[in-house]
Amino acid sequence: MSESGPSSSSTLPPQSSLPTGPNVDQKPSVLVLGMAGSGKTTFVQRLTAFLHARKTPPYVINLDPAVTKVPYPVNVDIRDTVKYKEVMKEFGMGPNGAIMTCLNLMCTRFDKVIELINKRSDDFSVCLLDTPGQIEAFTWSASGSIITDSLASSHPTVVMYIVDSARATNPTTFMSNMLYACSILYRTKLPFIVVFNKSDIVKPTFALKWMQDFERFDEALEDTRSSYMNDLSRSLSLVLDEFYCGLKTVCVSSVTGEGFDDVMTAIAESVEAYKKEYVPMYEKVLADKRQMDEVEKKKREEEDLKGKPVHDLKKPTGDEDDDLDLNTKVDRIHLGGVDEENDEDAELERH
Ligand SMILES: Nc1nc2c(ncn2[C@@H]2O[C@H](COP(=O)(O)OP(=O)(O)OP(=O)(O)O)[C@@H](O)[C@H]2O)c(=O)[nH]1
Ligand SMILES: [Mg+2]
Repeated sequence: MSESGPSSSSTLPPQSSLPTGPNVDQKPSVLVLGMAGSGKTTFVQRLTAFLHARKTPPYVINLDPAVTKVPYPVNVDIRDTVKYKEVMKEFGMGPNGAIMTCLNLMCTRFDKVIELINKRSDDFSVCLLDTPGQIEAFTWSASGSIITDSLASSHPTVVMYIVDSARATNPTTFMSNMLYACSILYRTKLPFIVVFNKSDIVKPTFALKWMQDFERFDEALEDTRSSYMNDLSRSLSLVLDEFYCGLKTVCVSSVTGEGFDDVMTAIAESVEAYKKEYVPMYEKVLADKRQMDEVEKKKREEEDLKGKPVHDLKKPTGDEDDDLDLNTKVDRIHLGGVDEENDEDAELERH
C-alpha cells in the first residue's frame, strides 16, 4: 500500500492480541457516503479546497475504483492498488461485482492505510474518504464493514451521508433516503451527519421542516398521488421520528461552498459524540471479548488437565480446522450489523 508521497514500510500489528482501543486524541476520519450522484466526490473536492484555504489541509482517500478522474489532490487512491477494468476482464464481472471485488482486495490491505493515516495524523486536520457511487457496494458488503470498523477502532470516525436535496423534494424519495441513512446508522453505530447537498438548486429547509414536524411531511404527501406509498411513508415517518431527533444535519452547496463552516462544526461535535457514546460501547464489547477469551483459555487448560491432546499453534498438525474455536483470537471489533454478518466478516478477514 502506498500513498502519493513517501511510502511506509512498517509491519502488521500482531494478529494474536485484542486491539488496545482507539486513540481518541487522533484527528478524525470522515466517511462520505450517499446515493449515486448525490455529490460525494464534489463534496470531498469542495471540503478539501475549503480546508486548504484555511491552511488546515485534509488527508484524502479515494475508495471508488470506478471513477475515471479524481478532482482533488488524493493521498491514497484505491486505483493505485486495484485496477477496476482488469478485475472486470479477469473475473468476467459486471460493473457492480467488479467494484465489490476491488473493495474486497483493498480491504485485505487496509491495515496499511490505517498505518499511513496514523503516521500522518500530525500533518492533517481531518481524513476524508470518498466512497463508490454504488452505495450498497460499500454499506452492505463485508469489506465496507471491515474498512469502517478498522477506522472506528483506531481513531474517531464519523459518517457523512450526502443527500441530493433537489431529488429529495419528492416526499417518497426523501423517505427512501432517510431509511437508507437510518440503516447505515444502525449498521455502523457511528456519529452520523446528514448533509443536504445542492442547496444552490433547492434550499433544503423543506427537508428540515419535514424532519421536525410530522404534519408538514404529511401535508407534502397529500400533494402527491400514490395512496399506497403515502400510507407507507406516513407510517415510516412516525417510526423515524426518534431517528430524526438525534440526527445532525447541515445544508451545503458543494458548488458554491455555502455551509462548509457548519460542516466543520458538525464534525467537531460528532467527534465528541464518538468519545462519549461509541468508545464506551466499544470498550464494553472489548471487555466481553476478553472475558470470552479467558473462558476459552480455561476450557483449554481443563482439557489439557484431562489429558486430551492440545495442539500447539506453532506446530501445525494438519488438522487446524478443529482448533479454530479454541485458538481463534479476535482482532477487530464490530459494533454494527447482525451476528451472522459479524461472523461472515470475521471469517473474511482471517483468510
Ligand atoms: N448544482 C449543484 N450540483 C452539484 C453539487 N454537488 C454535486 N453536483 C453535481 O452532481 C453531479 C454528481 O456529482 P458527483 O460529485 O460526481 O456525485 P457522486 O455522489 O460522487 O457520484 P458517484 O460517485 O458517481 O455516485 C455532478 O454533475 C456535480 O457537478 C451541488 O452542490 N450543486
Ligand atoms: Mg463519486
